[in-house]
Amino acid sequence: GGSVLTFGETMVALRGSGPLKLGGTMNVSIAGAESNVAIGLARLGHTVRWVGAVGDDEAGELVLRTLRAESVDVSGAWKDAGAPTGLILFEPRLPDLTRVHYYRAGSAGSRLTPDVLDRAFATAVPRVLHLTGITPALSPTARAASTHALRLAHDHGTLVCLDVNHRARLWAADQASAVLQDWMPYVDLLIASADELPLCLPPGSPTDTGAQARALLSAGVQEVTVKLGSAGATSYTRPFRPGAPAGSTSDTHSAEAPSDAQDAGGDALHQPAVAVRAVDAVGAGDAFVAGYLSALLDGEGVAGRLERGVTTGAFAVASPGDWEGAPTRAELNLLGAPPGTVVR
Ligand code: KDG
Repeated sequence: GGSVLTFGETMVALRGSGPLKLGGTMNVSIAGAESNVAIGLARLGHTVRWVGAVGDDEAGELVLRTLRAESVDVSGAWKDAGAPTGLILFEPRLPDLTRVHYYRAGSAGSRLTPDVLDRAFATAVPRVLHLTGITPALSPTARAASTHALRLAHDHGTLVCLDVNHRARLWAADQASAVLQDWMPYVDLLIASADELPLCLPPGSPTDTGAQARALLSAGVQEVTVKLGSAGATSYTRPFRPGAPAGSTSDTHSAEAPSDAQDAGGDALHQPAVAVRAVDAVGAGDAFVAGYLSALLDGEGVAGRLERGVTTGAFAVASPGDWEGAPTRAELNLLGAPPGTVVR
């Protein structure tokens, strides 16, 4: 067990089957990086809370109803009558290329404020806080809410997991970088794709991924996990220093992730991806985070977290939709069956 708190914007998601301008039918669902992670964790049996706002509209009902159906705690979510629920359109333009169109400026979800996080922590102090680099891009108040969440987590000894999730359509790289650099002292587990790591570092930092990860570790991050898509994922951990309690290099960090003997070597651990027939890569990163955090909550070390992360990531890639294909615990071993397998 163990509880996770996450917050952000969840939108109504419309998914077509070809070029958007040709029209045709669309599938109606919901999407949001943080709620994708929440659903992934709930399917694996964890207690997880999502906090955020939707409009006081039917689209918002769809968001809340879906999250409730997936056993995500939405008791801290609310309807904002002053703005609509955001919308995201997914346009699968080529078999391996999907375009995203946002209709979310000024949405209810973007109007998050810091007091919302005060209420969330007052209700229950979570073991893990998961946030993404999408929320601070939504509005100045959402950015302040995110920064406040980091401070609350620090004050309460909550482990902080940040997925960079840079969205170039929402803000410029230099804006994102300024925020991410400020946040690094509060982050315990950093998850990013290789091209996102430089955003977390000052200009003039190393160009090699391993060196970037090590620079972040020396800045106080406990673990840097780099998502490599079909190449899997690599985790970098701090070298073990005899006599030094883990995490003692920075007084900002109070929460500790479980570690294992392999971590004590303090190096890079690589986990290849699980090969699957790719159907829809959207949501794979979020699914990876869900698997990774699930294993962490189970007390697994880095190897076990990476293994579950690539497994849940593969489920997302093999299924249409952001989160629909997320596995339950009993389904984790379904991957790898030969084509045409029928489980009777
Ligand atoms: O990670 C998948 C997300 O991109 C998608 O669900 C929508 O949260 C989203 C965003 O802001 O791009």
